[in-house]
Amino acid sequence: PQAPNNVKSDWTCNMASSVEKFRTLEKNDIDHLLTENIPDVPLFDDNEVFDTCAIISNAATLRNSNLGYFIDQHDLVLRFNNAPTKGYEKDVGSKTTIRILNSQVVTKPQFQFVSSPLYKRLKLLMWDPSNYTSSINEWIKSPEHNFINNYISFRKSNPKSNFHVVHPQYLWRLWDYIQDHTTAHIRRNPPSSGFLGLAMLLPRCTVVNMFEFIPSERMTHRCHYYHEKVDLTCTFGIWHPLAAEKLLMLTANTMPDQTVFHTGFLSIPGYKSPIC
Ligand code: NCC
Repeated sequence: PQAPNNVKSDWTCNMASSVEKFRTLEKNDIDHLLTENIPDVPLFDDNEVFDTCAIISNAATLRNSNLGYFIDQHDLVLRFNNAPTKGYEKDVGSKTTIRILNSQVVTKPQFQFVSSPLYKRLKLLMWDPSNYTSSINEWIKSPEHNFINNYISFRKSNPKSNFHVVHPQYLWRLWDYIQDHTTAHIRRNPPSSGFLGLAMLLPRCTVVNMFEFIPSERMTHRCHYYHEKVDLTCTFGIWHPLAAEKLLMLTANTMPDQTVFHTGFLSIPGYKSPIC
């Protein structure tokens, strides 16, 4: 689908000026083995920009979508956590430029993070929640999930990997933005990987296309397209402020309602778009 070119989206263009610049941990943020192992190259070079970007949610409604070919046409494809492409190419495509991982995926043995081929030959970004008021020193002493050993093992066995960690205080600036633009009171838990992905990509893309963040007519009680588990909180939120995130995404969208609610497709102008 093509976005109508006369729509102005105040929300995204406004986010560019009112949220702190996307920030990953840097070597000089703290003296620690973790930051010593951060790659010398940034996650994205300053001049690394993309025309079309695709963000693929992990939602079960992607099953039978036949969107794989369209997704793979994008210049950049962002996926989350352990969501597979193998066996699901018809619906979700096979191209992956970058994965955002929460610290559970890096830490818990069931995900086999250090050895799994899923996390090789692509950019990686992980995040771990801190307390709202924690300093970096306080967070690193007791992260929510103890990802540090696996992060270092991965970096040592894949020295060319481009694998960064979100600055934990950036997550809270993003949360502040969501609360400031939401009438209802939201729980004080960081945004989901999906919203983080949107904030990371808006400055780099002309257009950001989002798949199944607003559920399509394929709506189901299942959680993920690659699993049978039934859990509606994956779609509407229980810990993350997911519903508020989705309303903001919808506000920034340029696609007609028919497209959004039938096909679960949102298109959001990035800051590289002429309308911003
Ligand atoms: O489910 P999850 O989320 O990995 O999904 C990635 C992003 O896709 C969007 N989503 C997902 C499912 C669904 N039915 N609708 C959706 O819109 C959301 O924007 C979501 O962010 C996460 O954000 O990292 C999260 O991770 C899972 C879980 O840790 C991983 O899948 C690994 O198993 C969290 N679930 C639990 O911890 C039980 C989830 O809360 C957030």
